[in-house]
Amino acid sequence: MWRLLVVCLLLGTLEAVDRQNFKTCDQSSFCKRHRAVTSPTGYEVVQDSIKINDTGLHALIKNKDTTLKLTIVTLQDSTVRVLIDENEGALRKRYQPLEALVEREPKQQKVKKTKEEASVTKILTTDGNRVVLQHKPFRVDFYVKDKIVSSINAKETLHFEAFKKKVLLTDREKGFWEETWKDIKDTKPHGSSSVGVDIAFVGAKHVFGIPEHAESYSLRDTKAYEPYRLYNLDVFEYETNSPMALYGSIPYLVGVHQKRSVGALWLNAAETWVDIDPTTADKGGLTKEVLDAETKPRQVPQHNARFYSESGLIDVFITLGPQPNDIFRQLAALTGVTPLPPAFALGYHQSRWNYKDQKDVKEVHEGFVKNDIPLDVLWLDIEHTDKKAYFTFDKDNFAKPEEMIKDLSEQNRKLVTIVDPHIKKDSKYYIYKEAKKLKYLVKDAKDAIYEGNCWPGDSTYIDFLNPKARKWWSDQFAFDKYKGTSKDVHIWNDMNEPSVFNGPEITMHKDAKHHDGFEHRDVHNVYGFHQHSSTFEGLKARSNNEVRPFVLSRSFFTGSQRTAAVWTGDNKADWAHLKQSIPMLLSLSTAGLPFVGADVGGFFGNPDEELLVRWYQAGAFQPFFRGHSHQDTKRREPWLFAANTTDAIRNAIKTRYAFIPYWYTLFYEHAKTGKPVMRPFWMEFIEDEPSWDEDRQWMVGNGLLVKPVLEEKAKELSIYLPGKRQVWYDWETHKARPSPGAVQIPAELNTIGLYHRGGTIIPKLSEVKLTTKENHEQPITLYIAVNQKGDFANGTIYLDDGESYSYEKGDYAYWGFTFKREHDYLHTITNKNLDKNGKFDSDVYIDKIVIRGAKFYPRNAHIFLDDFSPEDLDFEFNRENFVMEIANPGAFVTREFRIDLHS
Ligand code: NBV
Repeated sequence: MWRLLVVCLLLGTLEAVDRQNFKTCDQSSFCKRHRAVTSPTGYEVVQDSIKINDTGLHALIKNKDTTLKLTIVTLQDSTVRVLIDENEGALRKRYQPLEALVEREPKQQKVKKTKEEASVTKILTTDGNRVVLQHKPFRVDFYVKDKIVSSINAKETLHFEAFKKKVLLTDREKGFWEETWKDIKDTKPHGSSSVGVDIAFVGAKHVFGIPEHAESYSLRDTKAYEPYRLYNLDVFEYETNSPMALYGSIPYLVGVHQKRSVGALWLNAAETWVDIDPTTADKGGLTKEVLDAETKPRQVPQHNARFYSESGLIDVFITLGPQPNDIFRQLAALTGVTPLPPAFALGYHQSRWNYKDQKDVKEVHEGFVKNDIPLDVLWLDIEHTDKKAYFTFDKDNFAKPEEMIKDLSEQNRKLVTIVDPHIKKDSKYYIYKEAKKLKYLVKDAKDAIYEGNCWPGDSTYIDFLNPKARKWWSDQFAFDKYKGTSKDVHIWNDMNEPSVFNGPEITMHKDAKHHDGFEHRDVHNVYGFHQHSSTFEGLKARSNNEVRPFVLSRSFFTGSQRTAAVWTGDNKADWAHLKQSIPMLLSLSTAGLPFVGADVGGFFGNPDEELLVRWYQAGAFQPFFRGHSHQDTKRREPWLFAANTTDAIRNAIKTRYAFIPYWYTLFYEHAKTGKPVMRPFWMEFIEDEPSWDEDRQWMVGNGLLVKPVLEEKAKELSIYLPGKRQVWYDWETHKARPSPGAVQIPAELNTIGLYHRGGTIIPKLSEVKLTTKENHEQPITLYIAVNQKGDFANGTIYLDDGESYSYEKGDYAYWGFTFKREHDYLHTITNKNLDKNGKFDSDVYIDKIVIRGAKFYPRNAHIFLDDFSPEDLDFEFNRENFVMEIANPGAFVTREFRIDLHS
């Protein structure tokens, strides 16, 4: 019966999300209790309890019912950690998802000075920030250069449910000791242990982050609405513009301000809800502290966020910026970066649920060759397995996986197979047998093996919270275990929220038990993180740490970026979902997860040809670029449409490939700086406030602005050019435009709004071949966009072998290009090795240079490859649009040159 229901539900008979399957805040007892806290909860610092140490302080705080332990620690690089836990003698240990951090103990920093006064204790940090603990009422304020930027508990909503003995029967109705949802009971044997507090972002015009929601990029006021929910869930046909929980959770919020942006990481893996309250400083309760000389407090914008988590600790990291680059670096220091991906992963991925058999796979990837469309990876969904037993191949349809994979490898392509975390309960299935024997399976509330229903029918679930189980899981990817696979097979972890068809809200029961005595409620949001992290470790280990793995995960948490790319799950083939993908990807990028994409074309339903083309055009400029669709949809390989549709798709994919040298460089730079590759405008144009919440356009790196056509039957595309006193160049026509400003261009079938930012240089392939491997040594065209003053532009390029870890030993090249006006009659283009540790000597050369905005009249151009013998160069100059093109300069990317342009 259950199975039938599940199948009906999943096979697409419904048109939209069934909200009834998922809780509202009101239906979640702890959320309701926290939201109901409207008057001060009365916490104050216990007199004489403050103990100051080298890096911060400890104190006790209490209200009439509860005493808590407060720790404030200053960390390196303008970061402060505030921890609130139960006092000694707590009945149970609370879970902390410390594996999400790069280091379980982030590096502390000695405080510069502390000052204890009667009503406040002040800490002056080495970085020049100030943390002020106010004693009564309890509050922690954060100052950057004497301006208050954030505050914890300014609204006095701190509410902390300490573990207690099961005596208070009156609490029963409130769901404190048990809770039932759609006939499924959560037995809550330990009662409720929820925590919550408010965090103010003073001066912040917008707050961004806390993915994953299908929402606008700038988070909205939730007062009269539902709070944003962070609870990893398998939501079928999700709605757009909704605060409902989706597949992953990153409890990180950033408040953006011209001069003082601030981030807050709420390190808690339990179900969490976040209320957002945009206000102004006078109403925000911090009037006195807002000492802004130029502005009256009432005009100072403020956002209050309230976080409520079902269990765990209050463990908040405040990153004090103050500039966007600082924020990204500080978050990266805590939760890490995406290591350089293998180059193929930046190419185009073709997926479908399902490619039927080996013949199908062959026809599809050969179809790409026949139709002259680049492709790097072919994907196999669940049907490729032997009856949903992962790590196996179906004996009939995929009888010879080695052959299939070899065939792909020979054409420089890869295969990705799906490996979900639910394990078929079948005593003949080796994975199940071993996991059971080793006791690596999650248990239920009664200590029996937890069973749920998923694709294979009766299923069990690996306990990824157990480090030994994780190691064992990693080992399963060894070539002699995962039979038939090779180094060209990479992995997709789906359904890892985890999805349990007959569980509450289609996930695991909260009273299920994990390693070390923790309940599922404590660890829920970090479950998928552990699956994809151990998958990644397994792929690395199977090649003796030689080949860079690629792992795609549906579920994620903060820190997931270190081992996975993610996509936005089961979207729909409609215009609303195409639009929605942009703020979703920007929000993930803002929260530190850069390798992100959405199913191109939409997962459910059949896109018409126009929508499909527009989706390819958007996807071509998003970090992870994969076409994927539901098994009930019509086949969508790009050549199955009218010729002009196929041409437009080919065009979009080829354009993607041409920009791969730039993407690859951006990923390298991300790993150094934490900056995302797909960027929101505020990150590049903090001076242009109206552009901060833009969610139809984005930047790829600092040089390329993208605005795809997102409207059906659009005749025109209007593009906003952000920044102040900048110049932008239309990528195709080179036409220059000042900013801030807007332009309208005709929206033809092949139109993608692309603008090149003055002052930047972008390397692009002059011609593309059909895989990243074949493009690896292809010549480059250097696009130079001269800045507004006409005197400067620069850019970078990163090169290595594209697949191994030898770049960690110096086999890489990181070079810069500079265009400069030396004086009235001379402009130069030079390159320079930016990192002398990089020893990679590549044969990649520049076969063309395009200078946009060349406001001089070149008489001659020559190149110096050494100091003595300049060679003349051929060039063309277009006086109408100020474009200079130099053909075949004979320059290598990684060998020094100087080009002189005389006017
Ligand atoms: O494995 C089948 C699908 C997959 O194609 C999709 O990308 C995932 O998000 N999977 C979900 C399970 C079922 C979806 C209805």
